[in-house]
Amino acid sequence: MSQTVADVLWEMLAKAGVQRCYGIVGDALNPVIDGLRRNGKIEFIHVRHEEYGVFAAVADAYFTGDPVAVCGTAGPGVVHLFNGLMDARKEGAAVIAIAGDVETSIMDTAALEELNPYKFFEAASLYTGRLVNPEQVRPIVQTAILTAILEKGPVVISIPGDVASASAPSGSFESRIPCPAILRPSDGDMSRLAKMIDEAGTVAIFGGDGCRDAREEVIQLANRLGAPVGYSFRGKQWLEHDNPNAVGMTGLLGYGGAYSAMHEADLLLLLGTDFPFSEFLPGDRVKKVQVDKNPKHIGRRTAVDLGLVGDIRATVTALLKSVSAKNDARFLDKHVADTKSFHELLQHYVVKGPGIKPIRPEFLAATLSDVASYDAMFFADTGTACMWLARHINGGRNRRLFGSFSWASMANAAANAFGAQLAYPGRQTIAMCGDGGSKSSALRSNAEEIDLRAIPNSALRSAEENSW
Ligand SMILES: Cc1ncc(C[n+]2csc(CCOP(=O)(O)OP(=O)(O)O)c2C)c(N)n1
Repeated sequence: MSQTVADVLWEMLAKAGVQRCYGIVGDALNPVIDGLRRNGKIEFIHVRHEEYGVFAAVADAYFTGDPVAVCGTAGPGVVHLFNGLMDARKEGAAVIAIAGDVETSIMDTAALEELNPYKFFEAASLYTGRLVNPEQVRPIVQTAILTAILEKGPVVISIPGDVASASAPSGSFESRIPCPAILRPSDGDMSRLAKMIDEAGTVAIFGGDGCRDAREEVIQLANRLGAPVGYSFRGKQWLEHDNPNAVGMTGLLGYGGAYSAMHEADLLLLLGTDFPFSEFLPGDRVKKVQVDKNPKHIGRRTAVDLGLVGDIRATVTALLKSVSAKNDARFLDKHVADTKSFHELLQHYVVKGPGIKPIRPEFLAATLSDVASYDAMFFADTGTACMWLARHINGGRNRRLFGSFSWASMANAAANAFGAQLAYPGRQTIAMCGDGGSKSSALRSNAEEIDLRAIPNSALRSAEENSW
């Protein structure tokens, strides 16, 4: 039998590094999943709700750096993918959604379960291809793969059953994936940045997820400048541990000296962060420089005096060649001392914890942090669990902290943990789930290996107290 379109789809995805596909099978997807079975290189992870599958895929893709597939049968099954794909977009996870579609002969006739994928996925998907002719298979799948991997986000391939089972065209289906380009600001902007830093009496750094591959460089820069280093929730896992200049987080979840350091510095360096709460960023008194590989982030949350487009690692490495050291440590010492006293304050319910019933979440989280393995992966549901993750879980070189940081969907943590556990079997995986999040979901899966413990407060606490 010649190859079908579905065979080519899975062959190309497997070559691109896809190892798992999460979803529910049936209807239009049957010939697609039959192709996955024939291919044999990609594991099908059956979940009870498609949204659970996508949240699992987001963590899987984010941690491994490999693309991960998800699937939904057609119409309503495909709709269930949406919330998780929005999360993938916001978290920058390469998730490739295979969306079943109605047969081509009944398209645009308001057929049962028909859904226009272009309109429906517009907000979530970086690229949506509708495969209505076998000849499209190579270019559509190739574009989807490259977009997901290089632009780091979700894409959708919509595929009707009759096209999936049709014979594929002949030719090569090799998929070449270039490595991501390295972006560095222009020499002129680099000189301006070095001059601003040299002229500033005091400098503070605030870093985000863009520092993921630049931890050592940012810490070296901070040491050279005597700069306190604050971080966003997403930046905490890269910049907090083993960093003598760490001063905690700002914002609603914040702690430590980050807020005051950022407001009292002469110059603030915003590195790889799109921290969305402008009201926690300093006003015009503080000069601000922002560096980000995504130009859309520059100046979006606060006016900046200089904006540079570049990878944090490449930019900071270049900067280290030209900036001079600052020798006055008073600014750093003050904010590090503030951070230390804040941490002592945070110990209140941890120290009293053993005597308090019901158990305090601060004590629970601090105990988890103490006893968890050196490479544990922690997940927090959107809700008060984020507070405990931010304030009481210590990161480490090999520890990972994750949540629905930028989309802030409820009920993410158990599914995230499920995906991470499949990607790293045997590694300790801890999900801190809200009781609301746990109950709200039809989203449980066959994640029997996860010991689920909800944080019970009989309330949707954070929804009552804040707007997320
Ligand atoms: C899918 C979804 N629904 C609703 C919300 C709004 N929301 C954010 S946190 C929250 C409450 C979560 O309750 P729970 O899981 O019990 O955690 P708690 O904050 O009480 O610890 C709600 C309703 C959301 N972010 N996502």
